[in-house]
Formats: sequence, structure tokens, C-alpha cells
Amino acid sequence: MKTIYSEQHRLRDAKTELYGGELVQPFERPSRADIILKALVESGLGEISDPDMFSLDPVLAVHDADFVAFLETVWKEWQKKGYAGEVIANVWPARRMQCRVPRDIEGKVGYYALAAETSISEGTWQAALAAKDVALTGATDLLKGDSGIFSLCRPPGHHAARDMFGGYCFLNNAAIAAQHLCANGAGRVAVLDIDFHHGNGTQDIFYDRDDVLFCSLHGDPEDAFPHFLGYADETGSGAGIGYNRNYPMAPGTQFAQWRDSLSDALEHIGQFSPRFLVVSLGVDAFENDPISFFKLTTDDFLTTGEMIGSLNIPTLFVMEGGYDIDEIGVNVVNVLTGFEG
Ligand code: Q9C
Ligand code: ZN
Repeated sequence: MKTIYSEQHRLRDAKTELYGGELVQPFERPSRADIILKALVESGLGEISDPDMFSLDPVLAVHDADFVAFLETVWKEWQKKGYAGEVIANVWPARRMQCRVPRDIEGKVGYYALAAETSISEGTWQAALAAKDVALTGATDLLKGDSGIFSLCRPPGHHAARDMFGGYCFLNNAAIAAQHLCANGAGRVAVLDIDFHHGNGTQDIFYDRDDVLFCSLHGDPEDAFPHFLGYADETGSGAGIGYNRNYPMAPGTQFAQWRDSLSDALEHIGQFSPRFLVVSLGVDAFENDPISFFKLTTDDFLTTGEMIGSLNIPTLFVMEGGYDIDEIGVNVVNVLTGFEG
């Protein structure tokens, strides 16, 4: 299987993450991609290619134009205001307040942020742009007839909604790729999200559509980020009713239960019969992940890949989360190897 990868991911190198009331080194850091790349090369899974460059059009097909302009300019605006630190949200349009976009940059940050852990700094926008190129290049390869491609995106994307960033995400790489596949004649596309966290951004983007099926396996929002979306009774709206499926699971969930959810999701995807499948591939369901609570083992990721491969649908894997740096590489390689086998 071919991997698409860009060195530009390094430009996303924030110094701070707001965690437990402290500013810590971000869990989502450049070494994640380095370890994955190293494991891929050692596995001999396939060639590593640079992405092609795409315009903002495929981004604007899923994201709000003012939001995109905000991401492009926020770091400059923040510095212009004289702040010494990184961009961190500290105010929100909470219940019964106005949902207008304020003039002031600090107000704008609160308007477009869905959480405060994700700091923005120099290079964040450039890295996010490169990540969407990595995803779109993979999608283009699928359109040319490839049966499986790995887009090693960093920063990740599945928490980024139509007009919100957060959860370490800025542009929704998987949604941009899925929409690009639809727009280029694919007809139906399914997105399967196996990252530990609910793919709130992807759900948001496709919630009212019947041409994109979204299925997400994740920690119950009662107990896990993003907390305010991802319940089982969110099934879609309008024409999209029945085309959104959430599988929230409890703390301590092991593979036996997780694979039952995966089987159910795969059965629905099979019935939907999409031309392409996009997998939001997070490996933070791993037992040793520092910020998650599922108990999947390294071997379980191999089985996961085999199960996805048994659908026999051309598949784009888009990298999302996974924060146990030591084993992120082998876990990703196992999913891809299982798929190929
Ligand atoms: N107490 C992705 O995996 N906060 N994003 C976690 C833990 C944010 C995860 C707080 C987690 C975001 C792409
Ligand atoms: Zn995650």
C-alpha cells in the first residue's frame, strides 16, 4: 500500500496544550509522524510519496469561508495584539449569549474554537494546508483505481467541524477527501471513524446528507472528549436521517465488545454499498494510550485491518489520533497490513 506523506507536518509544533489546568507539551507532536513513517519503512508495506498541491476549493466545499480565513490569519492577528504566548481560547458564545462573530481576535478565537486545549502558533496553518494535500492526493489515487492508500496526515482533522477547530484539529482531512471523492463522481462514500474520540467534525459536516454514511466508534461522550456530541441517538437530520451511526462505549472497553461495534458498522457500510470508504484511522483505542480508555492490543489492530479489508471497497486511510508514541507506529502498520492481507 502506498503512503502519502509531507515533511510540512513539522510546521505544526505548538509548545503548549492546556491539560489538567497546566500548560504541557502537546500530546499531538511531530514525533508521532516520525515514528509512524519509520515503522512503515521498516515494514516494507509500500512506497512513500509526496503529496500534490491543491487549491482551497476542496476545503471550502466542507468548511465555512470565514472560518478558513480566520485560521489563515489568526496567528498574525494574535501577535499584532501584542500577546506573547500561543493562541488559546478563553471565552465562548455559551448558552443564551449571542452567536455573532466579534471584531476582536480574542473574541473570534472563542467563536471558532470548540475547546481550549488546541493552541495555535507559527506554522499551524501551513501544516494544516499540507495535511489536506496529503488527504486529497490519496483520494485522487483512489479515483485513479488504487484499492488502498494511507494518507499520513498531521495535524489530524476529525474534530474540525464546518466552522470550528479543536481537539488538535483545524481542517477536516477525512471529510475534505470524502467530499472530493463525491464531487468527482463517486456517488456514495462511507466514512468509518475508529479513532478513540468521536468524529464530531465529520458528523457535523455530513449530518444532513444521504450520499455520505458516517459511522464512529468512540468513548462515550458522557466520559470522554468531545463530550457534547457522539451519542447513539444522533442518527442524522433531514435527508440524512439514518446515515449517521454512533457507537459510544464505556471506560475499560475491550476488543470483544469493540469488534462487535465494528462488525455492526461494517455490515451497515456493506449494505450502503459505497464506491469508496474513508477510514479516520486513530490508534488511540490502544490499551496504553495516555489520554484514552479503551483496551485494544497491538494484535487487535491487525484484526481490525483484516475486518475492514473484508469489505473489499477501495479505501483511503486518513491518520487521526494516537498518543502512545512508542507503539503508534506498529499499531498503524498492523491496521494497514491486516487490510492488505
Ligand atoms: N483528558 C484526536 O485524537 N482533550 N484528538 C483530551 C483528556 C482533547 C484528541 C482531554 C483530545 C483530542 C485527534
Ligand atoms: Zn482521538
